[in-house]
Amino acid sequence: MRIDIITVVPDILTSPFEVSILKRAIEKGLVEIHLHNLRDYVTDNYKQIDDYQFGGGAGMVMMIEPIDKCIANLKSQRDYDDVIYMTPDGARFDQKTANAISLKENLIILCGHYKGVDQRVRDHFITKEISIGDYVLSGGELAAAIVCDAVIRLIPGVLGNETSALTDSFQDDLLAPPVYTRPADYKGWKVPEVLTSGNFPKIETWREDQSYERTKKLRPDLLGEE
Ligand code: 6GU
Repeated sequence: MRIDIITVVPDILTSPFEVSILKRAIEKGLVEIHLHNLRDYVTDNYKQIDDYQFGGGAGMVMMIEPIDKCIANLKSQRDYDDVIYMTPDGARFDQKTANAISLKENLIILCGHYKGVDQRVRDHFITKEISIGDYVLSGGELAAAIVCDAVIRLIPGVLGNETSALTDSFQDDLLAPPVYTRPADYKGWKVPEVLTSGNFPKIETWREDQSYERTKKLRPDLLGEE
């Protein structure tokens, strides 16, 4: 998979890909991340990427020309499956969307800023609009990092244990069961006995029950309740 991220603040997006799982995914050649500074596609001397909105009103709007130039340059080199725009009024990101995106080959992600982009960008270049939740961030970069993280960890080979991505919370609309590690007794707080019993069918049943109980208590909406 290759992801090209278009942004006015590329610095925000460097560290997420320099550590841990995402770093290893890149080192293994399973994903390529390319950051593109929108200012590099501005032709005027002031390096202007935003302007006042037509009709008046507070807030600047990202101009179409630099975005067009950047996207055109990328598209001249390869085909893209999707051009994603990160925006608070996009479709709410969830595990199902992450699963679908993880199957793509080449993606462009455009990060919005200020009042957002000129509507003509959305009308003519964007194929998918994503929000990460009902609150407003200063820009789409942190949201893009979240989408990249959720997607990249699903690519086969990225996680050491292939099954662990499939047992995550939300993968089957149930929350994950509680987990424990050594010591089995810490200050009198004991690990549930079933987990140290060695009875694996019983452990599996316990985990399924816990998943269900947790979901019912914390996220009844996932079970179609409330
Ligand atoms: Cl994708 N962008 C911004 N600016 N704010 C958000 C968001 C995206 N998703 C939730 N809030």
